[in-house]
Amino acid sequence: MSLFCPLSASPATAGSGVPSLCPSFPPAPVVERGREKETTLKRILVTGAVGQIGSELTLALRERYGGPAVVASDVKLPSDSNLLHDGPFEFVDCLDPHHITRVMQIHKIDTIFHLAALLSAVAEMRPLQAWQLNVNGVVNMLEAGRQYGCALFFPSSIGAFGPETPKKRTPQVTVQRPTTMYGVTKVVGELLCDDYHRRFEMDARGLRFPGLISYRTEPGGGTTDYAVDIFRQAIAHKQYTCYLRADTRLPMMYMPDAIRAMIELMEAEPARLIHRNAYNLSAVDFTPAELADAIKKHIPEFHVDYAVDPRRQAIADSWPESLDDSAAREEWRWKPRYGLAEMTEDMLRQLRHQG
Ligand code: AKB
Repeated sequence: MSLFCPLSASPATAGSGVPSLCPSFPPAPVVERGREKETTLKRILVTGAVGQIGSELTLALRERYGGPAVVASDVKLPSDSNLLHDGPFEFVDCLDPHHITRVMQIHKIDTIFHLAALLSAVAEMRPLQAWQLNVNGVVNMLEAGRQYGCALFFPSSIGAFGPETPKKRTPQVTVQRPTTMYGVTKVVGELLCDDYHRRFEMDARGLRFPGLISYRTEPGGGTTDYAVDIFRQAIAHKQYTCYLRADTRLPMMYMPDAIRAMIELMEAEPARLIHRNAYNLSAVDFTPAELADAIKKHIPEFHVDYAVDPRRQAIADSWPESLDDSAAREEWRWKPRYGLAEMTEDMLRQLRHQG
C-alpha cells in the first residue's frame, strides 16, 4: 500500500501523458473530459460504496444513469447483493494510487463521488488513520481526477466547524477552527478541492452534510448515529439509551434529501457555483428529546434514557445547531423535502417493512 505522497514542487515527468504531481502516482493519458462546461456523469466511480451514503447513492445513480455507468467501489464486499449485481463493483483502496488509476482506466471514469472516510467518533479515537484516509485519500482521488479529467464530489460535514463558529444558522463563510481531527480533515478536504479547482480548473464540488438518517445501511462511528439507532431500538425494544444529552441540538437530514442534493449539485450549471467547496446544507434540526417525542406519536410507550458519552458529547457540543444554507438555495436551487414529522413517519414505515 502506498503512503501519502506530498505534492512535489516539480511534477514528475515520466510518461507522455498528464504529469503526476506526486512521484509515486502513475502518469495518466491526456484526457480532456471533466473540465468545466464539459458534460460529465457518464461514467461514475463511487468510493466507499458499501457505507451509509455510498450504498444509497450508488443505487440512485444507477437508476438515473444506468447500472453499467456506475462503478461501486470499496475495500470490503457489500452485503447488499444489488450493489454487486446491478452494475460493476471494484475493490479500490483510496490510499493506493495504482488501484485507483487501474479502475479509472478500465471504466473510463469521468465523475468521482469520493465517499470513503472515517466518521467523527472513530476519527477521534484513531486520529492518524483519520488523517491518512480522510486527507491522503482525498489527495489521491483529486490527483487521479485531475489526470483523467474528472469531476469530483467531496462530502464535507458540519464537523468542519468548531466552538468559535456561530452556532445558530451558521453562515456559509465563517470561522472554521474545528477541535476534532475529523473536522480538521474536512476543512483540509474543502481547501484541497478549492485548490484543485483554482489551480487546474478541476470541477470539484462539495456539501457540508449534517447528521444523516437512513434505514438501508447503518452509519458507523459518527456522533450523530444516535438519530438512526433510536428508530431501530424504538421498534425492537420501545426503549433507547442515548449517548448525547437530551437537549443537544444538531442539524440533521433524511437520506433521500442528501442523495438528491449530491446529484443536483453535480448536475448544476458550473457557472452558477460560487461556493463550490463546500455548501452548507440544511433540512431539520432537533434534540434527542424532540426526536423521541416525534417517535412517541407513532409508538406511545417508547421512552429514552440518557447515559452521556463525554467524548461524543464534546464533539456534538463543538458543532453548529443549525446551518444557513441560502448559498445552496440561491446558487443551485437546493430545497429539502423532509421535515422531522415526514422523516419520522417514513423511517418507521421503512424499518417495519424491512422486518
Ligand atoms: C458524524 O457524526 O461523524 C457524521 C457527520 C455529521 O459528519 N454524521
